[in-house]
Amino acid sequence: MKKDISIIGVPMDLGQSRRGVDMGPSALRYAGAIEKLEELDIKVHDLGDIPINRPSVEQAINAENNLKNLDQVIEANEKLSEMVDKEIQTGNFPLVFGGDHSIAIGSLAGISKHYENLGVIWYDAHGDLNSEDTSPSGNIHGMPLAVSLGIGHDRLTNIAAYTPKIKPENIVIIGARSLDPGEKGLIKEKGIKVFSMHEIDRMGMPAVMEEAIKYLKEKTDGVHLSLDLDGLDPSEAPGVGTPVIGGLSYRESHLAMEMLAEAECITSAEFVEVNPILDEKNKTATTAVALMGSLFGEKLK
Ligand code: HAR
Ligand code: MN
Ligand code: MN
Ligand code: MN
Repeated sequence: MKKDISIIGVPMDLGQSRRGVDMGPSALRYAGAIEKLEELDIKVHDLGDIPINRPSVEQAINAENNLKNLDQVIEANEKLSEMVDKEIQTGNFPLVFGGDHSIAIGSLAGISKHYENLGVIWYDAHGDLNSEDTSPSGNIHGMPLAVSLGIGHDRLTNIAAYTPKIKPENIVIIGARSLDPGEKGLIKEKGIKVFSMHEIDRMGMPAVMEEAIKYLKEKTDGVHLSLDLDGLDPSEAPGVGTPVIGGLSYRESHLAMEMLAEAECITSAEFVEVNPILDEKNKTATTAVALMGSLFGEKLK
């Protein structure tokens, strides 16, 4: 029996600077996410969207540190962490719809409480391993993986009142092709496993996924999939705020999801950075929904 899925929408665009990604949860629902999962005989509970408070004009003017909208990002992630925590306690599979990638902070905060060794697959063009000291932008969506490792501003690392959420050796980054100097340093220092586009080109996606799954299965008691749609090539997923050319294809991504389904290792997931304002006819959300289908066991025959 498959677990019930609880969908939690996080209409958050404050972790970065391009408006519109707050409509991601609507775009994913409109693209048929719930119908797709129900077709697979999964019971779906759509819990709706978390309310997001926008900064006042005064707060926006007074923002000084290299952490844009810090208060609002913290508030949303605390709420998300509580909701995700509760859904896992109920026995359901949490499926979070972003929103920008800063919401991974709250997802991981709620999920990792339930695991000794949570694994994480970070499917992304970026490492999201910056802190306020290394970030070139001050955008918190470039920081969630570092924050979850306990690196960054105290108020972010202590969301849900514990830190760190994850261990460096339990992370696999797939699809990276835009890493800042501070992120490269951290990857080396912590020995984080990264399959950049270089390795994917050389090894091919089947071997990459096989190795990633084996690496995580040996030492983790659950695996969270954090799928940033900008991991895909912008020709196939144009509706993202920070596109980087030379990304993963639709087919490679499909295969990756199918292999994860086959390995039965994913215990929670989020799909983030879908921005329908920048999209072409909801193509990116539609792609995300197709990937969800594969992840949750859709078969061609
Ligand atoms: N590395 C850059 C920064 O920190 C860009 C980060 C873009 N992040 C996302 N999430 N879209 O992966 O500002
Ligand atoms: Mn990201
Ligand atoms: Mn834990
Ligand atoms: Mn990204």
